[in-house]
Amino acid sequence: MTDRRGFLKGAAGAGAVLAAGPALAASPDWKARGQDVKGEMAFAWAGYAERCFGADQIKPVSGQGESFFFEKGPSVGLTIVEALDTLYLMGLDRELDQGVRWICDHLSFDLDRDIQLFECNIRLVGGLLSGFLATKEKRLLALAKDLADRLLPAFKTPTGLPYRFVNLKTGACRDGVTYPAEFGTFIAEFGTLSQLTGDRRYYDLAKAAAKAGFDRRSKIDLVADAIDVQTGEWKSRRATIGPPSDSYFEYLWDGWDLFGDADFKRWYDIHTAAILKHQAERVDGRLWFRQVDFETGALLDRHQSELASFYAGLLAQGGAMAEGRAYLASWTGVLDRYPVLPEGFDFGKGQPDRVTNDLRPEYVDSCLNLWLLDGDDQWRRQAWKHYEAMKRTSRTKWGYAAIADVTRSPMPLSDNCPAYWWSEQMKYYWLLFSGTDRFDYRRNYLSTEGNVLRGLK
Ligand code: DMJ
Repeated sequence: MTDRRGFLKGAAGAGAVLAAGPALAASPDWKARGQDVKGEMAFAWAGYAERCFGADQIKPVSGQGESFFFEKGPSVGLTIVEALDTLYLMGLDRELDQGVRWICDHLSFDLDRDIQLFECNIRLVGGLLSGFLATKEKRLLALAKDLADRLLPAFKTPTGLPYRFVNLKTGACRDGVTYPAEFGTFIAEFGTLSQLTGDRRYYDLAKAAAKAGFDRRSKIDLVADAIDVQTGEWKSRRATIGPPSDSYFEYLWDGWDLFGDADFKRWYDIHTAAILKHQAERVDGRLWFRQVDFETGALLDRHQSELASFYAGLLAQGGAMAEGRAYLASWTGVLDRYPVLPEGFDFGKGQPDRVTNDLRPEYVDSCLNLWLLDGDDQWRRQAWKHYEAMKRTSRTKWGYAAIADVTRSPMPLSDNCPAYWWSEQMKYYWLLFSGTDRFDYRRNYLSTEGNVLRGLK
């Protein structure tokens, strides 16, 4: 996400704007809606704390805990780490204290287990860093550094592209074919760690990995979506803005936004121009982004992952406001047809091609980014609609659950609550509706996992 310079420029601060600006007037309705979100966060936290405190994720239908990173456990308290700054922003201070105490007393990464770098970085390193920034509890920073240090062996490759998995105890690495999101989503967390510790290594490794991908772009300035970390050879021809490439583009912008590093901005601009030229397509007046051959630009398919809806906010942050608005409108069109968004949509056929709903945050992420940039109330209204639909369809005994099929009525639940739910959409709704004074609405940064690395007050 970005430094919200746009419509807030010149204002004394978000509080002043919220009180004075007509488009942003924090009517009692919005505040009440914010309180509703906070109430749901407290409800879900109570379920998690009662049933499986310390587990990576709760299974909200059965009330059991489950591990996320390792097939047969152990858990590393992922839900707690992901929730920290959301709890802080909401003023759920008792719950925050409970979470920080669990981390200080129980969390250790001295485990003989292989961990996936990308997920580990955006969720755990990022969550601990934003938790530290919120609470100033030094143990959180120490754990973030300890964990990042355990990931460093994976970056020792001839290309600078990291392996996908590393053993936390031995440093042994595996899985040498990786993806843009997995090699290019480090700069926010590693750069913040460099700033907080004074050790440049993290920043340099993260930047080198992103550069290694960018330098291998095709003549038409696109990257494919799989690459060998030893040879730097592409292992696919498919260019996409969705997974497994999505947050590579996001972190190019973020390297500029968060650290003012002009290389990242240049890389972002070059890729964005190419994507708009070769992948953008209008169907029935709606803007979508197709998959193409990364060297020729030839059409491959018209699948659109829900995860790609984050790209509306990113386009707007990078200055392509009209395209950002148009792309989010395309997703709003899908949301108008189903109770909640399906995981995938074929925009050629105009039908879902993946019918689950994995409690994804990307649509609301874009609502927040657009709103922070232009203050248009329509983004808050759309986010409220998204929230109400989630509450209506996913709320269950011990929290919120994913959905197995959005095309069926009634929609069957899956016994799963992804840990990003605690870090992402609940925070985005809260920031959109509450006008909290714990957040700097003028100057802030949220990572791809929603971790606030700038702007906590
Ligand atoms: C989150 O873990 C992050 O947003 C990531 O970049 C991709 N998407 C998931 C949630 O859908």
